[in-house]
Amino acid sequence: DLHLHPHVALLPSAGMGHLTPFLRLAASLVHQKCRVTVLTIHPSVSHAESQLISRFFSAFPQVTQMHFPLLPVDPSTAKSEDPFWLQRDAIRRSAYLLSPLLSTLSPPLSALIYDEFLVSPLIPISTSLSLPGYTFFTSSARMCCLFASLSTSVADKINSGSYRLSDHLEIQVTPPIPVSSIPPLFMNPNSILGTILKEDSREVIKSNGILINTFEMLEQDSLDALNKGRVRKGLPPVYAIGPLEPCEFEIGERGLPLKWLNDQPAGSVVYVSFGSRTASIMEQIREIGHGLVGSGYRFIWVVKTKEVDRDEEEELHEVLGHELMQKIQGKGLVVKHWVDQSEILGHKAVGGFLSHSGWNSSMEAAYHGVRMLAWPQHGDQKINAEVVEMSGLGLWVRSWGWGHEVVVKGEEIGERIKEMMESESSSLLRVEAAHVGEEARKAVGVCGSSETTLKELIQEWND
Ligand code: BUP
Repeated sequence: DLHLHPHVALLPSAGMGHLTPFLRLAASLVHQKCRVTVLTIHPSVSHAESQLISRFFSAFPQVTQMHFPLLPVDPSTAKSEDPFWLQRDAIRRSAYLLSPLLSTLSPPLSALIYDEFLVSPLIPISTSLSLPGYTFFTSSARMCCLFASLSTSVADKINSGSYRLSDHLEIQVTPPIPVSSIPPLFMNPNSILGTILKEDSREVIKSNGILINTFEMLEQDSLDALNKGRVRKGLPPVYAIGPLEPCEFEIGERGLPLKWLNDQPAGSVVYVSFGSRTASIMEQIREIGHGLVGSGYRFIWVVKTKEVDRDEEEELHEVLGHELMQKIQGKGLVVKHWVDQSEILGHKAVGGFLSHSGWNSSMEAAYHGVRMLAWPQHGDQKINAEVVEMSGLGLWVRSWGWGHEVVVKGEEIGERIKEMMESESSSLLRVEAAHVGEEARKAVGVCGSSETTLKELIQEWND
């Protein structure tokens, strides 16, 4: 019955931080009895993306996979060396190819959901097909407040350099966003990312709605600010539908990390990862290693030396060096490949998470109620770290700055890990993080705020 089963097409952009929440959303829509089509691009930038795509379609044979053939990547228009940005630029330039593709789908589509980095090219597509179009914003609602303000005078002030680092932005959100938290790329008026986001910020009001992977209890004020016109007049409704639940299809072979965790006491292990896109420099990696050893805690640590997983060549011992390898023996597990992060965070042996506070990682920590030590590396991560800190989910050491700014010494890292894991404040942190976890489960549970919101949205497509 077509009427009861709306057909929704999803278009993620490049990178695991975008693909993962899109596929989790696809899975939720399937569970809510929607028909789903996912647009995919070959080749994907990273190996992790292509693996996840193939696992997803094996798990959900009822979902239609639609191949989206792109115009070739063109470094001269993308003006970037970041392979993920090159791919996003190619998607944007190829968007016009989508109308004929999408119009062939049967049954006809009821809605189109596209990534936050594809807003302006996709709006004319949904309009030409008379389809309601939705932006899926894969970062925090707080970050969305900044994004939605990039087409206002706030952005002009950012670009003209008229703010001091100690100022706060004139965005009506509590607490106000410090200028020092703005993604560094936004500060450069010539950056392609800045230009694109400004254009998308202007156009996003033409979307029928904005979906965000967050939940009311976590980001009440930002969601209110967005929905009540405090950030910008004319914004479409913002739907908090998170935390999108980690799914079975994401899990590869249950490898060594999980076996190893089974032998560790409850809450004793620190999990360390800076996400799928942050390559750390050798010097910082070694300091982190010394910090972990010095903390006295057991750990699982994901080391990345290249932005794209396909480029990782060096062996672990070349990166860490002989001495550190020796010290680590018996204390922790270091890997240089993809791990099932959500499974790890959900394991009872894991007690804390040293993280770049990428939004997906933060939401996974929230979902599992695991306390965090946030160390923002770039992009939206300081703004996310503010959310983590405010909610009680974790700590953030502001003096560490952006990951690439200073090399933080191992001793300091070790001290802060201890602070997260064992000090008096950590028992408060543990309680607060567990509380966030309970609220997260409630939000996506039966009749929870996010579950209800998603159902209402689907109902709109039926009307
Ligand atoms: Br690395 C790594 N295993 O080994 P974020 C990451 N992840 O499951 P990012 C693994 O990738 P953006 C690994 O659980 C999360 O779902 C992790 O997304 C998973 O950060 C995702 O946290 C990473 O948003 O993306 O990768 O920096 O730049 O888009 O924020």
